[in-house]
Amino acid sequence: MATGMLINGQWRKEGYEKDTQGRFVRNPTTFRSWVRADGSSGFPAESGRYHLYVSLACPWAHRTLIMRKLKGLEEAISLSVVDPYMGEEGWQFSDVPGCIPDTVNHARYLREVYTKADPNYTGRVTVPVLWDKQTGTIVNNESRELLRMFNWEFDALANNRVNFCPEDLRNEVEKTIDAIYQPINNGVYRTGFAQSQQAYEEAATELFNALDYWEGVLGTQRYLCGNRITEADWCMFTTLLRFDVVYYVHFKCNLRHIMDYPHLWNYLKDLYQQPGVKETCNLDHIKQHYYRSHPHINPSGIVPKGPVIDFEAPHHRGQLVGEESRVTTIF
Ligand SMILES: N[C@@H](CCC(=O)N[C@@H](CS)C(=O)NCC(=O)O)C(=O)O
Repeated sequence: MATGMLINGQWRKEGYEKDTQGRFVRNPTTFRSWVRADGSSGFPAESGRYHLYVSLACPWAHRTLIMRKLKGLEEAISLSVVDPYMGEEGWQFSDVPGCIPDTVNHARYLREVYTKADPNYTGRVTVPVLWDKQTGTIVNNESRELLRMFNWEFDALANNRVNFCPEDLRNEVEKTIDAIYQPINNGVYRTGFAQSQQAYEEAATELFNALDYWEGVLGTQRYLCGNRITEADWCMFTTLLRFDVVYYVHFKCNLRHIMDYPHLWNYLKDLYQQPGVKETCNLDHIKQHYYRSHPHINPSGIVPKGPVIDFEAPHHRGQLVGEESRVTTIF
């Protein structure tokens, strides 16, 4: 299986983790410090101090890229974009269109950034990564936490003071991000990386049950937590964007397309069409990454031509604008 991980700072060619039943198991990320607006964590929010490493293919990294863009943090937080192909050496930098080399650490492989932060690092080399130029370390590599930091802690540096986690919705946002994580965001991976029929069935069933549930919710309100776009929507968006393009075929998530769900499909277009979002979406990197980087799933590495999808078609979600926040419980 292509790809690898660092063990005590040494690069090893390893497969993905699985349990004894063939279920895909995602390891927790390990750099979990916080940038704080008041500097209390030792990592104060300062313009020009932090650098974000992403892949345009990765749904987790894509969330952080959207937040950086919509908050207007592009001048405050600099950016590198890795090559979409993740081979035996892991993520690497290149001059493929859409990529941005590592102007901070001048790394060829992303794993060098990890070993610079911790020479004995053991774990996967994942994106997104937030790097602190001042102390020369990784602050955090967990997308959900980076979203919150960009939204809250970097707010004073933001050119756009929009708030994707308002106080009155905070619990609802947390609950929703929790509720969609396992069955949907991680669910597509659990389905695609399952190594037994049973593990596949389990993950695929959970995934489509959850999509059915949110289809119902989105029939009565515009966004996951009511009438305002929150962090939870960006967490959902990056998975839905990739669904019909990649997951349906490559990860065998083929009970239904997102386009078969009228509300989810319109919701996806609604989010795609929010100003600034489409510029963060690179379907070419997305397809190149998945179809070429998992030879155990797609041994030929052939990238399909389709599907043809018009994310800019009308979404008709505006008519739900006046809806009040949802009050029902999740699951
Ligand atoms: N929990 C992490 C997951 C990040 C993640 O798994 N990223 C994938 C790309 S989609 C990655 O870099 N994988 C490389 C690997 O596992 O070797 C987050 O949300 O930030």
